[in-house]
Amino acid sequence: MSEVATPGKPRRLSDRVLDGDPRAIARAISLIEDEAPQAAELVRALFPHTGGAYLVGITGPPGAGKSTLVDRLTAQLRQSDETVGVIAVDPTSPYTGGAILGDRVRMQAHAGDAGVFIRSMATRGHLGGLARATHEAAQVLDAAGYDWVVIETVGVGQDEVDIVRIADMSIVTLVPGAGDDVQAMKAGIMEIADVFVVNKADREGADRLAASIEMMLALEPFGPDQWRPPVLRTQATTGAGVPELAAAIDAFRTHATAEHLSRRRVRDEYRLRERLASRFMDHVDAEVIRTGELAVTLDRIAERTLDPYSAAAELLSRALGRDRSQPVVLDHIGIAVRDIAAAVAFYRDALGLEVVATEEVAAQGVRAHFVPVGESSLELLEPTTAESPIAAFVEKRGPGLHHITLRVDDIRAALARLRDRGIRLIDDEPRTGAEGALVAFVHPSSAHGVLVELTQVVKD
Ligand SMILES: Nc1nc2c(ncn2[C@@H]2O[C@H](COP(=O)(O)OP(=O)(O)O)[C@@H](O)[C@H]2O)c(=O)[nH]1
Ligand SMILES: [Mg+2]
Repeated sequence: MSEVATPGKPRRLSDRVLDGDPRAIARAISLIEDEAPQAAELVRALFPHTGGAYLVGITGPPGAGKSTLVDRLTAQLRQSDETVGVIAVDPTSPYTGGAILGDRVRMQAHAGDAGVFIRSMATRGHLGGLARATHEAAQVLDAAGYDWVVIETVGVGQDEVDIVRIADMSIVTLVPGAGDDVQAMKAGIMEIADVFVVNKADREGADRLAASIEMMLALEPFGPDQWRPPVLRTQATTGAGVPELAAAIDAFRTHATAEHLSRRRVRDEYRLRERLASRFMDHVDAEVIRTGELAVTLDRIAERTLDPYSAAAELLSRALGRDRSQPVVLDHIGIAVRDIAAAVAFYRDALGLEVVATEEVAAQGVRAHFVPVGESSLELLEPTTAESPIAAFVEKRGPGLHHITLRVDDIRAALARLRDRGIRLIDDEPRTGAEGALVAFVHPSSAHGVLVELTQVVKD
């Protein structure tokens, strides 16, 4: 990428971020916080340039001294000339702007140091939004070339656990004298700790707290090669213990190379799922839930005339286009094939469809290969024995369309309607087919030469 700006044409924000321009970085994070439409494109453009930074999460109760500690740690890391980006997330002070003011004060400690970028995240995002915004802000700093990204967050709820899951390693900070700290910490937070820090070690009870964490760890069955979280004591205000903390971070980083990759993979999976869930919810909100429907649904749930499981199932079914108000849909088309390899090559390789499942129906001497096409699918039918009806069909009529299957709401009602009209049926009564579905065939002589199968999905 060119370092030289084209005169007259403003350079793209992502390029400026990649150059490490602090104003561009700040702007990019603001766009992410505001969930601005450009944010998605920005994150996408930066993504290929991420993965270089080491992400350290530091969590703990409010007032534990996290910010002070991060400051000290930043100074420590700067001694070896490594650059540090800091993201502070504190949902416990959403209105005061105190975090912002604090940042200004903190900024001054590193003022004029181009190797440090400190930013606090606003908390206006909806549930889960904060974790996403934090993750994306970390990606911005990562892409901007910071060696370390330190994410400070209050350890109180799921959102914060989610935030820490973003990190390559997690430091859990506790302080003496805040009651039964270890028990008070959410179990989820304790489990993610790679390093424990007992801060305010100058205070009464620091040794006791450290001992109780050690005791808790003693109950864990650590394997010989497994990382055992060390319990460190720090005094962030003076910086005592901070070099030891930096050393522990290095030790973890060195130890956990293989684990690191699998952790990133877990993290990637988590992000992907989270992203998908959020996109899906947006879709449900925009396209599935009708105006006023949510309120009515909630009323019915409150009255106990509807349960949330059924309500969710109904919305899901509509979101997936399985709206029950559509009485007849094409379920699949059965195609008898002579040469399955050639057929698969045609549908998969030439048409770009995917064969998702293969199912053997021994009783019928047939193997079915399912090829989804939109809402329905093709079912490639391969005879497995010479006695198979499919083999007979191919023998007599050649390979090709074997049957079509229509899915109906009420198969008995559909059969009755057909009978009333004098349509010839193969099955007067539905039979039980695959997965408990009810099925019945209409005779081809009444269906213009096509074997028509009706099916009704039976809900369990
Ligand atoms: N006595 C003592 N106070 C500390 C220590 N570390 C931080 N503090 C103080 O604890 C308060 C909260 O610190 P802060 O870093 O804002 O905590 P955070 O909410 O976890 O980010 C501040 O007044 C700090 O000066 C420490 O090691 N000893
Ligand atoms: Mg703080």
